[in-house]
Amino acid sequence: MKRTRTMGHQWIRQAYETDGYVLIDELFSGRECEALLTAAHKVMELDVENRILESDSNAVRSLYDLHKDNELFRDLVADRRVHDLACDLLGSRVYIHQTQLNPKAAFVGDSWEWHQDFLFWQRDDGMPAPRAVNVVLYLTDMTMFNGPMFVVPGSHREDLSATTETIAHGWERTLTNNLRHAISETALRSCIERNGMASPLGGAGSVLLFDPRIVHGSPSNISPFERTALFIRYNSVENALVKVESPRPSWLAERNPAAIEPLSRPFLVDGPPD
Ligand code: 6CS
Ligand code: FE
Repeated sequence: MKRTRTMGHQWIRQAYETDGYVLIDELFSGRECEALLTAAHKVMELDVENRILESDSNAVRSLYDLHKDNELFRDLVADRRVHDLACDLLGSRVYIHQTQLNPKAAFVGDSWEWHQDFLFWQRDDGMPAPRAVNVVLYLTDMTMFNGPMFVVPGSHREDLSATTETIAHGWERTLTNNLRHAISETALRSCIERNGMASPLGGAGSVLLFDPRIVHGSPSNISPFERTALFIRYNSVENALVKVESPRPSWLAERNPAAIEPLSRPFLVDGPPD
């Protein structure tokens, strides 16, 4: 069954609350994804501190903060198709906690271990509550072959903090594999045995919404096709970060909770989507 936004926010909210994630097909057009992908490939060439390379190749693993320096991405995060969904799910106006482009390059895009995002934002950034939402725009197809995301349905109801050990210093170990906050294998096995696993596959233009407590990860990409996804992490303006001892840089965790002004038009100015 194609899940499209014409089915309305009510359906989306129900699925999100029950499973902790929901995939919406074809929310953005092929032309919009191509424009974003072209812009992303250009920005990825810049050697800047918010660009992280894979540990064993020169391929780009992540690029953060695209919405701050690039007009197209700045407009995208204010496009009502995603902005209004975030406000709806969080029950307030929103600001951007973080944007993260994950290209997961062809042949060499590396894995992401199982984790819960909120534990990073709580422990490293001082986020008071999980009143945030991950909005993931697939800029290319996400298939079973190119390192798709895996999620554990319903795991947003599980508090794994007691079995998640912080095993290293320094926020750098939040951006590559062998993550600094690691869930114990025993807790993971039990959580997955009880809830199962799912992989929200979709075509370019699909949008995955997931709760910051959802246990998720992804295998490496050995296919000849990139798997580029843009993670827009909206936070409620009523859930602003509190002071922490050594805050992460603003390109990883925004500390000014100024609400986004939504656009009155689609983000791509040369005409409406297909
Ligand atoms: O440290 C972070 O903020 C990011 N790290 C991981 C492993 N997942 C998403 C999160 O935003
Ligand atoms: Fe994550």
